[in-house]
Amino acid sequence: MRRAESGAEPAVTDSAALRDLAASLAREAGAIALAGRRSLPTGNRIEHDTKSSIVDPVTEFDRAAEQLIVERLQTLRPGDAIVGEEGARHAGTTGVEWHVDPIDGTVNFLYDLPGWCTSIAAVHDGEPIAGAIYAPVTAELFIAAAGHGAALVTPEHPDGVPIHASAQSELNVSLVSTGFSYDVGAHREAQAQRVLGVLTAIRDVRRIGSAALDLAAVACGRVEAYYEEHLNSWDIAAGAIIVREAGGVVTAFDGSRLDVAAPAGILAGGPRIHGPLDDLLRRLDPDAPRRQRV
Ligand code: LIP
Repeated sequence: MRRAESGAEPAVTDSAALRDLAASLAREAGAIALAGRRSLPTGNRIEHDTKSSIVDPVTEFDRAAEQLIVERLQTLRPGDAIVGEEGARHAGTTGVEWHVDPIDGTVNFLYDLPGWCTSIAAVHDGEPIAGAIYAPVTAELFIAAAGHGAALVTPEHPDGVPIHASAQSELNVSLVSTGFSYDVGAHREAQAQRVLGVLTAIRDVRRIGSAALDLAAVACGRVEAYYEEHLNSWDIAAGAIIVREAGGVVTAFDGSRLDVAAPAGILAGGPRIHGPLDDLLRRLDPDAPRRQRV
């Protein structure tokens, strides 16, 4: 894997070089966040602020990780745009836009549970073309570049091993992950009703707590599919390209084209289970507005 340290500014269409840069920055920022987490007593004892609701936390580590990534990108890719969860908004001139979630799974980070990661994606013409998701606790790095496949890099396999989405076609033996909105009052009851209908049709549900790690799990077949609403670009941009390069299907929650910049939820799965799960979700919510399936 080429090193970002070369400093060479990869061309816009050099998705492999953008992937390598995203991987290098995700590792660096994730390692700093892990060191911070490990310097504190376990459990929910980190001072934090809240954002959209009382259960939507942000810590000093989220902000520090995002600042580091932004500074690196501004040095190595000065013409690119940047959108970060913790407020980074920088316009660009190259057509490449970075979508950065410094710590995805912040509630897990807060409680010292393992399901959190740093997620960085390069988006061009509205489509993710390179992405990296680094999970520091498990030392797993999921990467992909358009046209170059998807891989899982670990200490045991430093050059990465190819990953592939599940080939399962039957819902009743499928593991499906999902998540729930931070807006408890507005969305949780409907989401609970929906998951009741899903749970009676599948093997089981998993709630990992990080959209990026949910998508990484789809990409490597650890779950057959994942769906969630009320997410942002930084939650899903890297995972979307990783799932697609792993042979999976990624659409908006209603089965239409995914607009990464303003996602209307997400539905991701192996190529033979995405359709059946989409059909099930439509049956469970027949009155939901449905856009044209892709
Ligand atoms: C989280 C997502 C998760 C979702 C949470 C939250 P954050 O992102 O990764 O899937 O269920 O509500 O949006 O806040 O940890 O970056």
